[in-house]
Amino acid sequence: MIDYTEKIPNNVDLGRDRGLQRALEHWQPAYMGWWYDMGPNESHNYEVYLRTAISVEPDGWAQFGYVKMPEYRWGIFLQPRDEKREVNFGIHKGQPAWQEVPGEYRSTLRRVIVTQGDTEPASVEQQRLLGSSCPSMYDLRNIFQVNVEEGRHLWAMVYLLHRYFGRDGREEAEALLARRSGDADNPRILGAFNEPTPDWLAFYMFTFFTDRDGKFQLCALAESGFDPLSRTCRFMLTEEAHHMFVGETGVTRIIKRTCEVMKENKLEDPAQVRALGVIDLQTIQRYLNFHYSVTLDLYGSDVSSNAANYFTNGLKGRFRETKLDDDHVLSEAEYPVYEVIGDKIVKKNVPALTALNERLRDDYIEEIADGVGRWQRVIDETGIPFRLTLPHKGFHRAIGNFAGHHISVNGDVLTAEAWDKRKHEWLPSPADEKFVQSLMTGRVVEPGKFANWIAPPLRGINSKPLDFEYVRFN
Ligand code: BYC
Repeated sequence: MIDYTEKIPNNVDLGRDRGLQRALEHWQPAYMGWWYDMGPNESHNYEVYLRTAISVEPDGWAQFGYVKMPEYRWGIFLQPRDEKREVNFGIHKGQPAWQEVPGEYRSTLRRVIVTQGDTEPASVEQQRLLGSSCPSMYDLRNIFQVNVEEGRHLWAMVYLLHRYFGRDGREEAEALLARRSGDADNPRILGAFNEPTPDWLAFYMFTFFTDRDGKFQLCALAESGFDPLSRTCRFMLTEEAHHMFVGETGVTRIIKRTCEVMKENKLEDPAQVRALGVIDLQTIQRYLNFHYSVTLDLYGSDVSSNAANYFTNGLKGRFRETKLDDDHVLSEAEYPVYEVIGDKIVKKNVPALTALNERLRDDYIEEIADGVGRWQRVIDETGIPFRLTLPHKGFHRAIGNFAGHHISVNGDVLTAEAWDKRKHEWLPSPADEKFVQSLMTGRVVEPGKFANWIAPPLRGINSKPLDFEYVRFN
């Protein structure tokens, strides 16, 4: 029997909602079973210096202390309700925001919530083996923090399914624990969440690129007319920020270390750089190309009637919807998308309503470009003449107008043969992956020590020193 107020910190009055308690009582052991099977391997007895959200107040959502991860208090938090909130876009614009699911949108809303929920356990599964090759205790603690918070995000979506979708919701909540990342028979829903995350460079790239898709999708869902979804996503966004920080600083530290070694040894040739046990900038660029392109696919088709319906019906808005200065209905507006015609990429204007996936993708690209610019500055400061670039939007795409075409990083339309010949100039080759894997032998866990291929961070977690014991192995 679960003690709800103690074990599941929440601000949804769980203690008084018998129906919800029964549903969670049933689901919780299955979740724990999933965590033991698919959560970080060999970690169950570790005590990890984690932050736990215990309320949505500024001082309550970041309580730090040692926790055994299976005992983490996965809570349910929604941003407090604004009684005056309205539906802010689409055909219901101006109506009071919905506190219950409108009958006609039930299955659509459920699908969006399930798609969002499915990504959370997927990422934990993808990262499950990385603890055994961590570059430091600080990094080990960070990946565990990301993992428990993805677990909490799953709880957030399961709360919505249990509370608002009755038996269908309960069945979907169970299915969220049954799919497996990369499983041939029962895979996760979205492409990027079935890709392996085999090494720490991939992990940092994933948390920089793919967790940022999380941010943009959560921002769009935070605009939803279905108020409980909006409020749930608003709180999730506070946690997402840390995940992107882990990714951005992780890649920054790898770049920094590589550049230091290149400078010290006056070397630029990638093979010689590798021989010194750091990751050459060319390989970092190829990883970047891979993670960027698979994440762009997560926004869906460039022209999408699903996206138009989500918007028109008030279920999913645009990035910063209420800050945008237009009619919020998009009955007349147009938006540019790109198509491949023959061997050319051609711009075409389509009704803005149908191009909402593309628009969100463009908002995302803008923010990504800033982040890559910050990585570039780390290289520039050392004077090494190397430029990190974002590939063309159509490069290596499997969803939308570019799917089925072979687009180079510069946006040239290639034949299948030309693509095959050159693809490993742009994407990690088996040899690249093998090299990066060769650096991931064993874990570095002496407090304050860092693997050779990564620079230490600027500061520790919660003002603790870098040699703080972030994980106790027992
Ligand atoms: N892979 O009109 P279309 C995160 C499907 S990340 C496979 O193009 P739509 C996180 C699509 O489902 C954020 N299938 O797309 C990050 C549809 O299938 P059905 C996750 C794909 O519906 C790191 C068909 O293609 N949240 O939180 O407008 C760590 C045609 O659909 C893909 C969300 O995504 C793909 N890449 O938009 C942890 C928000 N793309 O229905 C967590 C919720 C499309 O014909 N999801 N398809 O069988 C959505 O809003 C929408 O489902 C999508 C797709 C934006 C994903």
